[in-house]
Amino acid sequence: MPQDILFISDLHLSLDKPEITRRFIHFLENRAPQASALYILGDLFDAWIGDDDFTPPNGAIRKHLKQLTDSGTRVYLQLGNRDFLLGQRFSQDTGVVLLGDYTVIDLFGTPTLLTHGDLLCTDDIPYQTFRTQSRTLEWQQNVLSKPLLVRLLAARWYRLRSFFHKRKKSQDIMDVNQDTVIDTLQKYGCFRLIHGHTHRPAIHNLTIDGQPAQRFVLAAWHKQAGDALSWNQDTYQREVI
Ligand SMILES: [Mn+2]
Repeated sequence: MPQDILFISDLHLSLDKPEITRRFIHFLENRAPQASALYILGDLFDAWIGDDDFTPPNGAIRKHLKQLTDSGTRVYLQLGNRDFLLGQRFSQDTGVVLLGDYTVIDLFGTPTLLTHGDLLCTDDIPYQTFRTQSRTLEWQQNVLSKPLLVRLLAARWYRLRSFFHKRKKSQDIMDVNQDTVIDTLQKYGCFRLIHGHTHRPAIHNLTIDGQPAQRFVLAAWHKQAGDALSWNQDTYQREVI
């Protein structure tokens, strides 16, 4: 079987949703080993409060990712808006390679831009302000220096608050800004973009500098059954997990 490349995002793994953890472990054991590479484009975890947190399901996920990378499938991970505190220790424990917010890969001969997707939602100004602030070393050191129990409680509170907050925001500002998409593709010299975050799986056709371009939006696992985008030399397809 020719080896393919898989893309997934927005699993939002958490203790509250054990069926998604089970499905992901099944995917890591049965589907992912057939691929040469697996790209996880952010929000693998619904919350990440530091690499020293081994509360379930983090330990099991680490173990299965490590088994996969040991078996020869390369695994790459971008950080999402929920798990951006994930760091080098997690990477060392699992063999997973952390990627930058924007990464261009050569996908069977076509330069392809990968990103979580939150940076493209430029209409949500309060979020972008928080994002900038929370990516500073000072902010992160301040959070990570708190005792684990304090961080666990704060994460619970933050998730609850974000749940109510999100319901008030309009659907439009939660989606990507089209101008930002085009500017970003032009900046990176790509005509293909793969991202997640918006939980609106689709394949959008657009035109950049008179050339056709495509934007692939990955599905969230907590809404749908969970799916992966797979590519090989000839074609791509969505696979239900
Ligand atoms: Mn997200």
